[in-house]
Parts: sequence; structure tokens; C-alpha cells
Amino acid sequence: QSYRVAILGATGAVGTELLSLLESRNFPVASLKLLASPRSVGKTLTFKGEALTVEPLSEQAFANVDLVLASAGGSLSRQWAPKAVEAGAVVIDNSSAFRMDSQVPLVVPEVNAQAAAHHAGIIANPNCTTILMSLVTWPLHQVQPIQRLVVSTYQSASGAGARAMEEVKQQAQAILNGEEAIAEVLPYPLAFNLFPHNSRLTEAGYCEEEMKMLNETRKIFGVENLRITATCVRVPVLRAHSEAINLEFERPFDVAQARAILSQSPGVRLVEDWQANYFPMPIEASGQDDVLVGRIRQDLSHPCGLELWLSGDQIRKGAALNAIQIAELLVAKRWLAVPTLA
Ligand code: 2RA
Repeated sequence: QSYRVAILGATGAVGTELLSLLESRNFPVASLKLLASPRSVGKTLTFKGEALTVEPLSEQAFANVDLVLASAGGSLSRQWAPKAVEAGAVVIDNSSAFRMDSQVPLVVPEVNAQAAAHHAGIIANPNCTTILMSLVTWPLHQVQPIQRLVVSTYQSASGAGARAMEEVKQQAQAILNGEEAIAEVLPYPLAFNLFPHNSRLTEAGYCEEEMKMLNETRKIFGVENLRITATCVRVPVLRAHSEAINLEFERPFDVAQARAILSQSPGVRLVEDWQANYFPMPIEASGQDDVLVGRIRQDLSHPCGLELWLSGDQIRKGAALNAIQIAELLVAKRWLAVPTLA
């Protein structure tokens, strides 16, 4: 069987990656519709050698569509995802609009695939930083429950969109030319600089990006009171996020065992050459499906602590690939019918 697919936000960094992955992974597409905000209508994108024109969003846009892949921001998802479901489609939403809704599964297929079995038409793709971290920490959590997780992120410009990736290059060029670096898309100059993630600050002094990691990880792991804290930082890197993760367990976690587990974990690639001091880097994670993990070591401040480092492509596994893998899961398990909630 093949499916009538629509991409909402087709011209964005994640949207174009969704299009490319539908083709490269040979997803069973019967027909493909590209939808976007008015400013992108009329643009053309190529799918399997055919030029497709971006169409405007409308009430009728979702008629005769089986699957919507949405990556156009929370407000458009809130406005259009329920309409798409009413029209009979299943929506895999990359925005944060529905992630914490109890009726909406939040899924990393390698971690909690079964959660996708029960949905009311919308399945949420977690935040990129959460996907990368969950993929790498879940296999260890399966062996010994994580008692506390501390993460610091080193987030690429791609997380702020394709225009931000362009702007950081322009800023670098300006600085090298001895000119002022202009920040219009980004909140501040990012080239040769970094800044705490500029999402809205909450009452506890954590930004929304950090609260996403706390709340989404608890939902995906099914551990409501998981002790987790995060510091999210935007760094002058183009397209892959990196994360320094400290895990505390009840009992010491053997480093060699952790290394062995992660070297066999789906979607994860162990990158460690201690002799060469060579470990995951964002320039090597970019364009890869796998999340690279390395520098796994005993926490010298705590006998039951483990330290590790990862780099993962924010646009690919951090967003588009995870969404496509959810779609492949729904097809394989025949969970695409709407709704499956009893
Ligand atoms: C960021 N996680 O990197 C957000 C975007 N998805 O800013």
C-alpha cells in the first residue's frame, strides 16, 4: 500500500530534509502535496525527479491526505493539525504545540515505539535536543535506572532555521573583513561567540528549550519524577547539536559495559579513539543518520556517575529523520488508521 502524503512547511530546513528522506528511504508515497505559509506559495521543490509546486494552506488542503508531516512552527500546527485530523489524516508534528498533550504520543522510535500505537490523529516529534539525548541515554537507563541526569547542550544555528545558518556565515565573513557582525534572525552575533538559548525564560530561570528537555524526557521515558536538569547554549556551529551528559545511577555503572551497550544501540555510533584524542564532532555528525557518542568515562566526582559526549545532526535525526521513522513505524504496524485511541 502507498499513502497520500502532505508536508506542511516544505520549504524550511526540516521540510526539505523530510522531502529528501521520503525519497531516499523510498517511503511508499502515492501522492505528495507541499503546503506552506503564503510567502512560500509558488516555489517548486523536486521529488523523485518531478517538480512540485508549494500550495497554500486551506480548509480543503488536507482532503484525501493520509499523512501530514508538519514542521512549520507551533502556531500553524495548532491551527491546522486538528483540521487535518478532521479531514482524516494522521499528523506527525515537529513543533512543540502538542508534545505535552496527554492524548498525543511523543515518540523516539528506538526508545518508545509502542507509544505510537495509541493516538487520536496527532503524534508529536520531540525537540531535537531531547531526541539526541534520549537515543543515547535510554539504553543505559534500561540496564540501570538513571537517578539524575545533567545535560549541557552546544546547539547549532540550524535549530534557529535555515536563515540563521546563513546569518552566522555572514557574521563570520563580516568579522574577518573587520566589519560589524549583524544579528537580525539570531538575537545576537553568533560567529566567534555563543549565548544561552534565547527561548522564553520561565519562572524557575530555565528557558523553554531547557524545560522541553526536562518535560519531554520524562514523558518519553515514562518517568514523571526523573531528576533532570539542562543548560542549553547556542554555539557557532552550522547543523549538528552536541551535548555533554552526566548520568547518576544507584550503583556504579561499568564504563566498559556502557561502551559495549552504546556500540550496539540502534541509531547510535560509538566514536572514540583515545590514542588520537578523537571523539564526536558536529562536522562529522552532520548529514549522518546516527548520533555519534564518545568520551564515555567514570565521573570522578561520584562513584555512581558516568560522563558522555554526543554530536547529532539537528535537522536529520533531531527532526526530519525521527519524524519519517515514526511514519515508517505507523505503516509497518498499521497504526496509521485514525483514531486508534479506544
Ligand atoms: C533550537 N531546538 O535548536 C530548537 C529548534 N528546534 O533552537
